[in-house]
Amino acid sequence: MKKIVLLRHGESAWNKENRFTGWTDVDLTEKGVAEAEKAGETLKEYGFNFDKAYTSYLKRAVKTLNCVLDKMNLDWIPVEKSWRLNEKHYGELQGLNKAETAEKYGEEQVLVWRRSYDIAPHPLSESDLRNPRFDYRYHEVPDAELPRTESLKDTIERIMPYWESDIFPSLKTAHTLLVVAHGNSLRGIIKHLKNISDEDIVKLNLPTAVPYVFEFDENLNVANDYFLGNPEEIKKLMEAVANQGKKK
Ligand code: DG2
Repeated sequence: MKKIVLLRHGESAWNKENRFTGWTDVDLTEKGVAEAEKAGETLKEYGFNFDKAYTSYLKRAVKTLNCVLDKMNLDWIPVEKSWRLNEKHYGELQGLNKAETAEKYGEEQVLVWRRSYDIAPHPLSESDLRNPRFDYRYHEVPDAELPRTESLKDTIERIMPYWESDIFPSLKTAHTLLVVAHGNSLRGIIKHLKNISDEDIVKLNLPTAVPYVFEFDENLNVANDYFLGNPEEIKKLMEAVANQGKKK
């Protein structure tokens, strides 16, 4: 069966500090590197062999992918990076501590900003130096397409053109693909693949560096999906991600 494996990057410096990250280009922590290496070892143990890999323009995802491929002796495979796989842009929230934000604005509001389908945080101003228009890596992206904030809906709308034109069609010739990205950009892809409703997607929380496998039938419809790892442990990791938006 053809497969696509989705993988959120390992723990980043701002995951550790519990800060909204979005398009901020923070590095992996030591734990994050170890998590990425473990994901590579697990994928190797299960006999995965990727034809091609995709990742974002953000180093926490790129470095996770490199660690995984290194552990699998697959450093040689083609890798494509796209800004369209970047994390949801968290607007003005980027850099703020999630628990402190819950103290200030309430847990309900933080849940809306983190998990609602179509409500975006306040946008960055045009002059804010964090505005992606000032970042050379996006110089080929038309300004109108560069976000200042995003809801999950906006994130899905910018991922899908790339998913439909590049990633998914390559399954016609490839057997197994790897996509290393972010909590919310992957939630968007999972919503699309599993046809999850706008209401139910609120409950999905992705742990760092746990491979999520999608299997496709001969018509390239999803036949099966499962995480690699101990279900009890994965459940706890998902709860911990959900709790990051609670007061201390
Ligand atoms: C996190 C996700 O993105 O945060 O932007 O803060 O996956 O790149 O670490 P990632 C961020 P939540 O939506 O879970 O708060």
